[in-house]
Amino acid sequence: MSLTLIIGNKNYSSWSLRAALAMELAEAPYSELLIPLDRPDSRARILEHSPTGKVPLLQTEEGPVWDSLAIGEYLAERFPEAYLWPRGEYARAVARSVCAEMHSGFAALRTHLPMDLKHDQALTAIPADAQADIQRICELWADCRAQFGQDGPYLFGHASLADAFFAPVAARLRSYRVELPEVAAAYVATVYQWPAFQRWYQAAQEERLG
Ligand SMILES: N[C@@H](CCC(=O)N[C@@H](CS)C(=O)NCC(=O)O)C(=O)O
Repeated sequence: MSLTLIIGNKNYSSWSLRAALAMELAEAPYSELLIPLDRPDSRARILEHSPTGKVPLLQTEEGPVWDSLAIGEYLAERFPEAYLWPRGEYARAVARSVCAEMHSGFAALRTHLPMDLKHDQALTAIPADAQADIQRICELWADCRAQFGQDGPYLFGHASLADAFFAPVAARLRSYRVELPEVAAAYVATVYQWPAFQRWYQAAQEERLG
């Protein structure tokens, strides 16, 4: 087996974090290639591997898989025994829905509260559109936890791709010290206790890429 995950800075690259958490869920042996972002040669270096010029990208024996969502789906198919999607047809449909919602949405949150795992300070004010995103995310988390969270503390009980997709959001909410309702605050704490997330977070703290 030969899988290489190409990622950006651990401190900043939220899409890379999602793919790395998916790899951890799959328990797939892999090597990692980190290309520092925002450097003069970053784009050229990424383009050596990725047709989009973006990370993450998973290099497989057969060729590249680009985009975090496609990587998650590929791993779910290749490692079915790891249950990257939750058990149950409807639970899977909802998990896919929330991942897709994250993947294509929450632009204001992403703009105004960029992932920065070394950051630990509240914003002076949260713009209204970002606040609306946060409200929707808290509702979504509460719905998942209430409907599917009986078997554990993650969105669908056990850790799944839904948690891989929302872990960087949890990190933003903690980094910017956003006040949260009880269920959302508990979920953020769950993400911070997830060993796979902790490993990435620790590496991000030690990263010295500027
Ligand atoms: N839709 C893509 C988004 C990937 C993306 O935007 N990656 C950022 C880093 S987090 C990137 O490669 N930025 C480099 C650039 O745009 O030059 C995914 O889900 O993988």
